[in-house]
Amino acid sequence: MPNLRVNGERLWATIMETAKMGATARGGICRLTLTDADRQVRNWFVRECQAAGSAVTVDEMGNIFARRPGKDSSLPPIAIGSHLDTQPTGGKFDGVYGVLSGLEILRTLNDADYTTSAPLEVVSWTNEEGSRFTPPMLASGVFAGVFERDFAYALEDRGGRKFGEELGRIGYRGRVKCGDHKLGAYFELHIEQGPVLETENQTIGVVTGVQSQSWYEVTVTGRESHAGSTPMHLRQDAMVVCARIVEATHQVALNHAPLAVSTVGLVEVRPNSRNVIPGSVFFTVDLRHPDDAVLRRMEEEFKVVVNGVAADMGIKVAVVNNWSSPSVKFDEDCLGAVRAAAGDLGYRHRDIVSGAGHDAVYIARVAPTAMIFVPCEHGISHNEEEKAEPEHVTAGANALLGAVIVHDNALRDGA
Ligand code: HGY
Ligand code: MN
Ligand code: MN
Repeated sequence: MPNLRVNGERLWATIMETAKMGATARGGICRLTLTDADRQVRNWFVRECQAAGSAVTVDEMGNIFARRPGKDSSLPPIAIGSHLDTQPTGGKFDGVYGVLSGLEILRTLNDADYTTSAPLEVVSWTNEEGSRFTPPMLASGVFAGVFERDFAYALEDRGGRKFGEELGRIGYRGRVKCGDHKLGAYFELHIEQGPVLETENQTIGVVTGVQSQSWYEVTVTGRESHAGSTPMHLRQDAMVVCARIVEATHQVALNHAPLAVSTVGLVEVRPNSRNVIPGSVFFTVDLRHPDDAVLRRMEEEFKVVVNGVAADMGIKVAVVNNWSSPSVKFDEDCLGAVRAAAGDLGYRHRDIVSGAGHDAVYIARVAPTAMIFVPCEHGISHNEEEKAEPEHVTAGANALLGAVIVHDNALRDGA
């Protein structure tokens, strides 16, 4: 295997450079999809990829592909990438690390004047997070044929703005049909966003798959009335119903410990006034488990909880399962390439299942796919304090480059 290594300092500098785009006062990033900050980082990324000699195309979902020719243009490209959008209080590494490692690989191969057999494509997928527009992994989902483009275009954020209009507003509603070209393989590098690798002092996580998840939207309809003059027995307090469902949903995960998780992350109270009994509460529920059958049991228990509380309180509760994603197993050959690369590089590594969702979940439906993790400090992510060590950041990019070369050599040798 050629002795190719990324320039870790250059990679780190690009991560810190992009961290200024949508920077928050507390050292994090707020770069919600299709906002001006997202446009800013996209423009930067396109310029840098073009400066690295790549041909850049943008598809109708705003996915960005930076293509580096290979010796054999008849081969489908090996794709490497992730996402540039963040959570409202996101960190410097979630998503962007995988995209910038792709850019660093383009630069490293240019420096080494090394040409792969297959073309390479560095990809940035639109709206992985699903924070502003739900469902998540939206544009990789359209690419994989999971969602229709027009379904995505019609999605509205909580302020009523439409995805398709916002995509056009930032200038990234490309003409190329989404999903129109085949990928030979897809590798995604990401921070773990959990505590396992750091706890075990591992450098690389060979991500064998992603757990199953289901999202719900709950609307409780009570009755607004005066906080002071309404006796307790006459109240239809939507907030109390919400609170009891939140507590019971937390218990559903504890019932399936240690692997089950449940989260209520978004709550909207109306009218949201100190001295008005809430008439309506909208909130979201995120349930996950590595085993699809256990997740289904958790979902059944959750629905029993909701119906029970609604009946007890005599208050209407509407529940919508707005998105589900079954567990995913990644491709054994791609995983073998990751293990071979990590082994050649002498990095401690172990197999791991991802607790977080990633674009690789949907791309795995249309191309052989694997992921690579590196540790992050205390496993903290979706948090402005998200941190990764420079040597892990470099190691992950080297492992990604190594896996691409192993896979490319196998293509060349007709394996
Ligand atoms: O929610 C997730 O798992 C991912 O970070 N979008
Ligand atoms: Mn991510
Ligand atoms: Mn994320």
